Amino acid sequence: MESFLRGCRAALQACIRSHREVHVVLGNEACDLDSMVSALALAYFFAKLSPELRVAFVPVLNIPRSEFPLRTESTFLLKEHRIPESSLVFRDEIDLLALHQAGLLSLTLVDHHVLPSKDTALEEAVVEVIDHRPLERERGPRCSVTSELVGSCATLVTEKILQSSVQVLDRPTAALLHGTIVLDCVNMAPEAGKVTPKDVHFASLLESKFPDLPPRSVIFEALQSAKFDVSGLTTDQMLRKDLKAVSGKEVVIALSSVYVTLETFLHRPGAEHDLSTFCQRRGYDALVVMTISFNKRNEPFRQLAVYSHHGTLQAAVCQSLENSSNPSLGLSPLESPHPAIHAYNQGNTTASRKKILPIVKDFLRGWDPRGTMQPGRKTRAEPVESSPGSSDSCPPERGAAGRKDPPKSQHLGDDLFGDEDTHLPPTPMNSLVDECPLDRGLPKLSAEAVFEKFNRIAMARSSEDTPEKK
Ligand SMILES: [Mn+2]
Repeated sequence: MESFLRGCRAALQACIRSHREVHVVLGNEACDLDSMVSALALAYFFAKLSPELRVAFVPVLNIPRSEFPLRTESTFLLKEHRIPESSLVFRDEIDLLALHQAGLLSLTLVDHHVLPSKDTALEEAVVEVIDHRPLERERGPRCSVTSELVGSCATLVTEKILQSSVQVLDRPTAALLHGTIVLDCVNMAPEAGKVTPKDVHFASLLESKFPDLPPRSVIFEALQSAKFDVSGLTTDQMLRKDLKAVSGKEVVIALSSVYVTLETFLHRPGAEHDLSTFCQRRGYDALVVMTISFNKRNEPFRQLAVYSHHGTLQAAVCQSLENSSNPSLGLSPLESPHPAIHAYNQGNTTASRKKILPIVKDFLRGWDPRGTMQPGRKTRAEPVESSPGSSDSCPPERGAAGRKDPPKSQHLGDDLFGDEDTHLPPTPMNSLVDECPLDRGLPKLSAEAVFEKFNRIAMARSSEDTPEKK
């Protein structure tokens, strides 16, 4: 795998120079672990199947390279298997349209099957689709389609590779596929509602072929904590990882979920300057930082910070959050190391961003830049942005199983249970991309929601199972 990836770029250049076919394997725009690994493994498999150098098989990660550090579970798994990031090809490093216009492009889509609108020109180049969501689009006879509702697209890629008469699977590839299946299927826990018998079958098959693969629970916990490990990120990257912005008539307010305590966050060197730069660069008039962390008893702990360089706007945002009664956030002021940042402990730990977003939207509807509030005025406040691969494109969980009988004693957020946004889909809609036609009306689970769900499962398990821990 590693030498294949190292050779990709050169093979691509050689093909372009000599006007030969380039076969790109492209994951979705969320570029989650499933999309990345499915693209890498499938391109590697294709290359092994056709050893002659006529065609270059190139896995392409469907984000700009600069976004990749935010995919902390992906960077972690690559590092584990000593695959250098420099050997990967990102979307901003290859001109697919130019290749297509030159008649050189064949495209295989993995972990999605409908190109976003800005890529519709590439449709004619699609020769194969492997996806694990219900098919929304008919393909012509020229296109080979594999579509099966399993927990992870990596399961379908594993199946394809293992069913081939040519045995090409090496250990790094097997480990990437195995880790991805285990993560997507929430450690193969049926109560999470993602795993299917096929996922279990192929995870087991990989384990029997490579007996030294780490145990599922070990790789799951490692990947899960890597996903929320923001310690290696810059403040800017932390804020971008799980970001949503809403715009009113005059102002734009960003809400960012951050997975450390507010104290840790605000004491990062240059925090205030970084917040200011973040807002200025991205055109945000105010920023609400929502932190979620867990205490020693595994209970969620939420805090809020409000930043704006417009003092009146900041005060007004604070006031609307403090005064909110639907729901009440239970805010108590917290001493902030920066005068320009207002900080709070949030007593209401169930009020996730899904609950706070409407408060901010309501505020925007009534906000008049001249300083007078006109509540209820009908200007539209709409989401204008969300970070790819995090909030909106995180894997939504599967329907009934995820919703069934949440433990009532645990006062976690309700992102997954009973919120209007969580009419959970009947199928494993993993790694939704923004422009997927299925996106409309389907739940959009934030990384925060997945985090909370994971903790809920972990807590339910630890209360059922033997309590001792390693
Ligand atoms: Mn997927």
